Amino acid sequence: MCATCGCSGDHDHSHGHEKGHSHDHSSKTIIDIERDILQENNLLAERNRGYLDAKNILCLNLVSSPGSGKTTLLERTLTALKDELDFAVIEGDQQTTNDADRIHATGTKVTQINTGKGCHLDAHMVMHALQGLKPKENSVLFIENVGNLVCPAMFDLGEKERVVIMSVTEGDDKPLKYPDMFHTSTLCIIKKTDLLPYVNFSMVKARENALKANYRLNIIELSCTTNDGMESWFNWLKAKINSPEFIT
Ligand SMILES: Nc1nc2c(ncn2[C@@H]2O[C@H](COP(=O)(O)OP(=O)(O)OP(=O)(O)O)[C@@H](O)[C@H]2O)c(=O)[nH]1
Ligand SMILES: [Mg+2]
Repeated sequence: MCATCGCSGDHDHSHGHEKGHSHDHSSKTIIDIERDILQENNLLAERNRGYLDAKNILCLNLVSSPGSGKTTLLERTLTALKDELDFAVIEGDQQTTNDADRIHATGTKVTQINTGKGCHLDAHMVMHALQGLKPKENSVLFIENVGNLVCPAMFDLGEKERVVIMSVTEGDDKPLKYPDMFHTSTLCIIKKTDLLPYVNFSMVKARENALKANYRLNIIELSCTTNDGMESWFNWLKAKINSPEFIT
């Protein structure tokens, strides 16, 4: 995990798991540092947002646990809509250019950020990526965050909206266990629905749990294997583009 968001192994996370612990001086210091980092991040995120707004770019931050299907969803979306919309992608992973290579194969402009030991993207990384990528005016920019349902929730990147993806193989309780990610998102995509017959997952419970974390959350169920539900996602995306804020 990473040193910047406070989840590094350097810090003692055992507090809170033991009965009768007291918040000592070291715990307080950790909270102060975290606040400083987030303040700096938030300033840079606003700068990114200003740049993106000025160019009328719809920026969506895709967040999920590892392997829930973010890159697959992007591959399908970029391929299906490339004649209708201009896209660019920022890929975030700890290591490898695997995902950027997959996006590049669709013919889309893409840049990869490797975070090393870091477990999330931050606004500073995205600012540098934007300088190199130079997304077109009136386009859609997808940022695929590092697979992690915890730390990316804290880091505003300057996106317009956050899209949280969960797959049916992860369990229907994820919104209850990681509420911040669902609370800060506007759309929840429940993915890999083709696997529903094989896993112990209640769609009713998953929806209830997601709405407990955020009662305004839009929810779309889909499968990239059967394409069921893909049209709903495309329609959601096109509605964003056609909203008065993004008339091109
Ligand atoms: N059955 C099924 N498998 C899927 C679906 N979408 C993605 N997968 C598979 O899930 C695995 C992970 O997909 P990725 O798109 O790489 O997931 P990711 O979220 O980008 O992964 P990270 O970037 O490593 O966090 C791959 O084997 C995909 O083929 C789906 O809708 N149904
Ligand atoms: Mg990926």
